[in-house]
Amino acid sequence: MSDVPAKPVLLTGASGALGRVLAARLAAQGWTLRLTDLAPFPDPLPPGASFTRADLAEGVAILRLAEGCGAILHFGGVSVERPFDEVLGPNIQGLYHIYEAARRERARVLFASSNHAVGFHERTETIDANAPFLPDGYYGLSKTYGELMGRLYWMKHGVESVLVRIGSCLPAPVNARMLASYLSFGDLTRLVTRAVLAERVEVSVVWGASANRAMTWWGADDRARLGWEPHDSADSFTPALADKVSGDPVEERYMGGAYCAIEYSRKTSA
Ligand code: NAI
Ligand code: 15L
Repeated sequence: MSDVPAKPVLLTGASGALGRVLAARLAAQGWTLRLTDLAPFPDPLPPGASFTRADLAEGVAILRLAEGCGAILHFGGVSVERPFDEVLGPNIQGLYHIYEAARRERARVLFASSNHAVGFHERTETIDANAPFLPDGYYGLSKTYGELMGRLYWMKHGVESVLVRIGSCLPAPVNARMLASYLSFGDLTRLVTRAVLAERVEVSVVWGASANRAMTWWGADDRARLGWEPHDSADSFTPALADKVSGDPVEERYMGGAYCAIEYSRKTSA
């Protein structure tokens, strides 16, 4: 089987941190990419890629961009905790435009969900992909909505989705929490590749974390359907980062870390 998808692939959020990484690495694999973002693309355009500036709020523009695409890698939108009104447009309405485009094109969607969809699970737990959503803010709540949108479009329209609950994807882990939640760029790229190329995914939920020894929080998921396993690990950073904790009891108790502590107003002993 070829490692290059038969049809072009649309990548939203292309000008963001992960979009730029994926644009470069997937183009290097020979993929034909349509890149889009609200912000200009800051890098030289990779071979085989085009870039169109667009707002996820513009449904018609998104439909046009997706024309002829076999997959949509949806990485655009608000990517951190923000007030409800700021999250609403890009992450709820924008997501609807993505799924409507996928329905029209019969395209598969990879939705960049987040660990913050389940952020209020305690770090002493091991949860599988079917554990209840426990969002830790309006951002995490928008990710639970996105995952349910994926299920709706599968049940009603047969649109396949890979819902990746990304942990912390950055060049290297920077604190003790990320010794568990870290996802390397290489593991992300291989996961995205398998999500697009796998024969059949239906609605698959995958924890986006590397093979970190400290990753005891996230258990069974649908990775076998994709044929993906992480190769990398945060373990070599343990000596430098094991003591790098915040001292905030809420932040350290829950999987979502600092996001759980934002505007937390419950008594901490509860
Ligand atoms: P980022 O904030 O660097 O990139 C998001 C991109 O979306 C930005 O370039 C921004 O201009 C674009 N965008 C925002 N609103 C838009 C709109 N209305 N229309 C079009 N484009 C819009 O975020 P990052 O780190 O690259 O994350 C990408 C995705 O992965 C996000 O959905 C994020 O929630 C998810 N994710 C990332 C994690 C990480 O560790 N980096 C962890 C968990 C989830
Ligand atoms: C996320 O969902 C964010 O997009 C990213 O910026 C990190 O904060 C990450 O989660 C995390 O939990 O470390």
